[in-house]
Amino acid sequence: RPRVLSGIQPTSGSFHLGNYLGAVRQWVDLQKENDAFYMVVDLHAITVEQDPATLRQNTRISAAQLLGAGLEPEHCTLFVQSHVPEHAQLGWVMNCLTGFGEASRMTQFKDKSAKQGAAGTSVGLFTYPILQVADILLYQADAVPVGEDQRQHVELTRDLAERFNTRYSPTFTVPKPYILKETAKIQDLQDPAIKMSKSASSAKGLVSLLDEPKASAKKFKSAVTDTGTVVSYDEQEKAGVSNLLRIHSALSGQSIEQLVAHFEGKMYGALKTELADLFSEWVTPFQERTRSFLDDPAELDRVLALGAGKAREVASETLATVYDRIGFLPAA
Ligand code: AQP
Repeated sequence: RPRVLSGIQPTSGSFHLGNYLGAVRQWVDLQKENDAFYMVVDLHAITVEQDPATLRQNTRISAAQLLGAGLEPEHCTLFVQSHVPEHAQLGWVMNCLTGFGEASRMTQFKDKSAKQGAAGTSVGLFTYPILQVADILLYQADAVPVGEDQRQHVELTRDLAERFNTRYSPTFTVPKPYILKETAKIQDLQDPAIKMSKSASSAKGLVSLLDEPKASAKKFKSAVTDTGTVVSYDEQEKAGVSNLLRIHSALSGQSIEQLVAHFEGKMYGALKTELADLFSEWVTPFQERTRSFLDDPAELDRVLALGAGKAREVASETLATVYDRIGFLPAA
């Protein structure tokens, strides 16, 4: 079975709709047909300052949301990144294989460091794509289901896998990004020119999955569109409406063409109201399931411990091969 791997940061208490539609939904869809490894990437979270108690709590909340979204521990390996020390170990090796200029070209670093300012930018933030390379290569993943913003990091992973394979000997599977065009980039509801994001979106532009469904419905209803009146798909001229159509399509399963026909003769308000209802219908049971996992932290921790055990079996084997290939003396 092909192997897939992906991760999500526990940097806030709630995932947002972009995280879900861009990534997590695909994780759920892929878990049965693939050998799937999914993790909460807490090592990545500390590239910006985190409060310890909040980080611990958000890690559990993230795992609970993944289960609430439909991951099933009998079908996939769900774990916390810091429970598998091989990530940091292979991360170092990959750091030493990466050019400084190559790392400097990562656009997400440029964006995030600009936001953080020089004083708030850690070296970890700079090297985080390289840790991500290690995350993926440790599991010999064939495919990495992510949103569009992660494409460059998967490309870097491919480059480094090929470099290692050429310099030493074939060791790593060269992974492909798995990015669904329709949901690869969910936009901010207030500023359709930017992606929905925890750090960049305004409160009204960001749909957080654990918010009160009524509050999210309100955000859909006040989404920024344009001065036109016809519901049609045009990413350039009607970015706001097109974003709402893509979200509707993802949640309802109807194609964009079907939706445009359905909304013919109706105003933007009709699209917004229908979308608000559709979202509430999906998010209410999601929240209930998430809450039930959070209500039983012992069971949640058991699932994560089981996942970490399975992950380590694969990760330790890859790391041992890598250490051998690069010439490290085996520990006696
Ligand atoms: N707007 C989005 N549309 C589609 N996919 C998205 N992803 C994130 N935003 C969108 C995908 O979600 C997965 C997990 O992302 P992450 O753990 O990197 O989350 P993040 O970067 O913390 O999310 P944000 O909101 O983008 O955070 P900030 O603002 O801190 O940068 C990934 O697969 C990602 O592609």
